[in-house]
Amino acid sequence: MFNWFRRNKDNNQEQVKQDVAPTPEPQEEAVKEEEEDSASQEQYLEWAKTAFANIQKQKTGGETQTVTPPEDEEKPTSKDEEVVEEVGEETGEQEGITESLEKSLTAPEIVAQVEEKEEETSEVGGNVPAWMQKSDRLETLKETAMDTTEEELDEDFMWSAQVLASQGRSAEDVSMEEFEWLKKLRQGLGKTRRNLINQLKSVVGQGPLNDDAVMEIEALLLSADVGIEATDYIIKTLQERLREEALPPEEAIAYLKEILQTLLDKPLENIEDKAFEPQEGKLNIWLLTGVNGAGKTTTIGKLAHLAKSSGYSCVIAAADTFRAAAVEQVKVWGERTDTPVIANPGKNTDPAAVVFDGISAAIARNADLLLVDTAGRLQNKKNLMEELAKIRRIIDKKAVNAHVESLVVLDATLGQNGLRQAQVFSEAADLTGVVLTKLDGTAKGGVAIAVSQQLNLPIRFIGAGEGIEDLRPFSSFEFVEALLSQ
Ligand SMILES: Nc1nc2c(ncn2[C@@H]2O[C@H](COP(=O)(O)OP(=O)(O)OP(=O)(O)O)[C@@H](O)[C@H]2O)c(=O)[nH]1
Ligand SMILES: [Mg+2]
Repeated sequence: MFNWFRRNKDNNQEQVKQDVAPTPEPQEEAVKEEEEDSASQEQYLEWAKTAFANIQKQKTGGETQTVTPPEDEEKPTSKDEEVVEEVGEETGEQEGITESLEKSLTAPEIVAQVEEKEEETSEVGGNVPAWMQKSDRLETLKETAMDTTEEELDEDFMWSAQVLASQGRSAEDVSMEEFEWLKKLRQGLGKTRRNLINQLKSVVGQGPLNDDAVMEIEALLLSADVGIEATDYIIKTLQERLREEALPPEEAIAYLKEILQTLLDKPLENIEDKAFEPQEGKLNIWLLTGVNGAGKTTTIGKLAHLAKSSGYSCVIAAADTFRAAAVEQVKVWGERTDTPVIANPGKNTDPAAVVFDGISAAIARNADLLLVDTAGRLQNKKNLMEELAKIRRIIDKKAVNAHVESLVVLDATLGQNGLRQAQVFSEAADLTGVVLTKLDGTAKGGVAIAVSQQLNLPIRFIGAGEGIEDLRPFSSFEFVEALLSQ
């Protein structure tokens, strides 16, 4: 089982910095760099081929992921006080997803050859980075991977391979799902990237930054919804470095990536749990808030799928009682993900009561995670505040030992307006993080940077599509690569 919450924790992560060389040297150094560049491109190609062969093997059952799910521990029990309705216990429909993934990556011949050559090894030459370190299985895979025709490794696959390899991942333990997701993320951010990258390159590669260049970069960042404050910071930091010296475009973009990643990681500075995962040995309650249409309910469904397929048991509380259709929508997700949904059959019932029942059910089932859906549409701000505050009080009272996360769901296409709405929720719900949805199809993916800068909250998940697999834990490195790599 592949645990999405732990992938960057369990895997030996030493990010290979391919960023700016500190002192760019003239002529003969440039030739040397070019040679090194093409050598490293070859290594990436080899890594990608190896990963490809490994994925074929995983798919046909030759190998499985070794990432272990967390162990359950005992939890206290408590009595239910209200009638609850449960759905979605036994159904599940993941065949469609698996099938579509399989279509893109089937090559049984390669697998057969991998198995035959199990014992053979060969030398990895010269200056091998950490992610290319030798291991018997890796060597075997590499040899057989030579059979991979390079057309099979399309642009998205190669980009994903580079992103994973750069994070110190070994070609033998990456999963097909990661490739699928990275492809989706890259395509989702395609519009923003295409608007940014060519123009940025032509500006930052033109020599030291003059006033015109600064204005142009400013306009580009603002149009991607990076926000005024973050844009000012980026420009200032770029200027400090580029005022005097001219960096080649590639290096200047690499430096810009560093700046953006720093901004995205800043809200994590004072947070102990950098990686976001259900904590072991206790009930985790994730409260999802946000304006109507932001994607709360869809996110609940996707999170249930993500958590379950990563080895955690889940319960959903349908606490958006404002509309009858809302409960039905949650139930559909419950069925799709085979997750119990706790709802109150009455009309206009108290959402806090549903949360109360949800906690009881989660405790009784010894569940790892309770996901709480809330209303985004109430008569006025005061009602919303009161309702969320009441839910919060119930949680704090009834689930004293639970680990609570309060996540605001933001629609990336709304840009700065979404941020203003988030401010309202931060007053009412004691927010601890953000879920950024709808990054697909927007040219405003830069809003992620504004979110980090203006709300000072870590982005925990991002959504890049309406499908069940289209939401994953956020990685600032992968996000910035998807935003600024061609
Ligand atoms: N393209 C895209 N659509 C999304 C994404 N996340 C959610 N949506 C769509 O956004 C619409 C609204 O999503 P919901 O989950 O119903 O939003 P909500 O916040 O629960 O809305 P209310 O219940 O009205 O408060 C649905 O059509 C979803 O399919 C995403 O990441 N990408
Ligand atoms: Mg909803």
